[in-house]
Amino acid sequence: MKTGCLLLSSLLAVLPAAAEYRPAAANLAARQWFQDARFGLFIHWGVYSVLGDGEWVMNNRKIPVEEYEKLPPQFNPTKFDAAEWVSLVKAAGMRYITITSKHHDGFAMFDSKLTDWDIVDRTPYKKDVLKMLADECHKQGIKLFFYHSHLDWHHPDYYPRGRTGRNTGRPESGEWYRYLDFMDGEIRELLTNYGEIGGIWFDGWWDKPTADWRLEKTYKLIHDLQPAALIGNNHHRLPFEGEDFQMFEKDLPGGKTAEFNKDAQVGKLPLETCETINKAWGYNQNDQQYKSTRELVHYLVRAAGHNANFLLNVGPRPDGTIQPEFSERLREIGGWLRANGESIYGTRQGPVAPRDWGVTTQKGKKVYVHLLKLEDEVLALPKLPGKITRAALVNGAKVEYGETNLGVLLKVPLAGRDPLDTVVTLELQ
Ligand code: H79
Repeated sequence: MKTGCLLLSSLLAVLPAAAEYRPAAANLAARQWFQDARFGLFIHWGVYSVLGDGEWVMNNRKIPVEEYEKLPPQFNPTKFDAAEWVSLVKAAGMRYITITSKHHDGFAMFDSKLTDWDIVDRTPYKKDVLKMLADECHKQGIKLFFYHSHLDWHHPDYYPRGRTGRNTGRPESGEWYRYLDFMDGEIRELLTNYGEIGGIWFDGWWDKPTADWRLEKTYKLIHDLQPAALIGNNHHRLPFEGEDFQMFEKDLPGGKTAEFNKDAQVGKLPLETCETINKAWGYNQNDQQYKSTRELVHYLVRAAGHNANFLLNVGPRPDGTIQPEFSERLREIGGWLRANGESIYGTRQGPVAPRDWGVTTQKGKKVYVHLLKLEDEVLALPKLPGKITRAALVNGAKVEYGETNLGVLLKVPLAGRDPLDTVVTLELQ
């Protein structure tokens, strides 16, 4: 008996548990692509944009379902132009888009056959904007990800309710597993009807952290339908089994400035950090607190120095346009990237950990030193993993350097600095 137990336990030790997730080769390749891409556009767009008060307006103003249902008839984005959006993304130097297929209000921004709570059935516009965007992305070589909310303030079967959406006037009953079946059905539609999809970006798990979300089933569905589609889930925990990347909301990886990131550890999967241009995700007509182009470039560069992608958000207006305060900044970032992109795209975190003065990135034998906040002319670095053969700015100007047993000194005169970010390229032997 004892030997039998031992035999069984040693067998179990070598056999993978049934639930163990082994990413397909195409998935691993997609993770590399994702990390190389480094910069994407987050789009929060839904019927809430009509009220111009962010995507949480239903919850914040305690709007009952019956009232909220008056929004779709007012949503008519006649100025929406997928080609214009994707061209802006390219001008910004971004490589992918992550757009809300459904936010917490449950409204599908695509033609779902599983509900009429969607853009085609409820709005005068009647068109599937995700389909138009997907076609344009495929045409222009931009990958498309869908943000999909687990949390749903509209669906009657999202029951028992979680921490939010408690004032919607829904009956106090519902079938949880019927809700999960519905959600899986929408995910199936998204991964079947829109061509190749970059991945799914889940959010809202935190509304019911102790619920049975049946994630293994949903994740398997996604990976079976499109093995290369990357799954991320904004649960603010270390990644769960079956996930392919880890995201940080409004914080660099490991940063804990946002309350919900206080327990967020950095795992081993590809990383992404997302941030807004003003304060809001969904369109907010009163929010004028725009970050400067410089601040946004710094965020992108610091993210790369933390080995993370930067997913920068816009909340388009209800007429389908992206406000100039956003598009101008995106084009300016794109201008910086056209000159300095080599130090961002395809790089990984560099040999020197992120510092107050800046960060390092690297690609092959090149180390890129990003001077973001260096007031002195001379910077001291620890020893690098190889001898320097060349040190220069992106415009080709040589940079004076010295190497000793102690480390490296770089001299970068203030006169030649880029006000956004001065990049010194070090070629190592
Ligand atoms: O889609 C954007 C936001 O609408 C969504 N995530 C980004 C990408 C988001 N949802 N919530 N938050 C951002 C932050 C709010 C957290 C809180 Fe709570 C919800 C504070 C109180 C309720 C979750 C539950 C954290 C604490 C309790």
